[in-house]
Amino acid sequence: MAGPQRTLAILKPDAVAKRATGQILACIEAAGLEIIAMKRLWLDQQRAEGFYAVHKERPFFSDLVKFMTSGPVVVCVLEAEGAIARWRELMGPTNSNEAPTGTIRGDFGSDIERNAVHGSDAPETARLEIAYFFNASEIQALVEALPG
Ligand code: FUP
Repeated sequence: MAGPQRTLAILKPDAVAKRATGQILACIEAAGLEIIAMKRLWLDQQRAEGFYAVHKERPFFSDLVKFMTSGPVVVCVLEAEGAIARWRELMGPTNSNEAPTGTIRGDFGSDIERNAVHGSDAPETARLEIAYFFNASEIQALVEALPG
């Protein structure tokens, strides 16, 4: 066993604006992904540009930053065995128009930009993305919280 893995989830401004926060968090919990840290915040341009810095040369970058700063988001740390792949499978493909029913992007997103959620794509990006939003003291692993 590799042991539990962590990933960053973002509920994007389209999902929060349509009041789908509760439904998406329920999907996450039903899938066995533990929410071990969470906060709601409104990204400013600098913070959104920093988060998506790997895409800064892409043609969609400025529209993506505009969208990500258009309203509040909810950022979460998820923990489980294989959390990165499991969360990406639950999210569905990037383009909501191609995402099947039963995936979060299929059920709650609209298109390739307004696709409801983000998930880290690899262990190293997960580590960097979690640290972008959370201090160690803001994350409590589930095992520490359970009564037994
Ligand atoms: P994903 O890992 O599925 O979130 O997808 P990418 O890392 O390829 O893209 C990051 C974000 O850029 C997507 F969530 C949405 C946005 N994007 C666009 O807006 N237009 C595109 O053509 C591609 C991606």
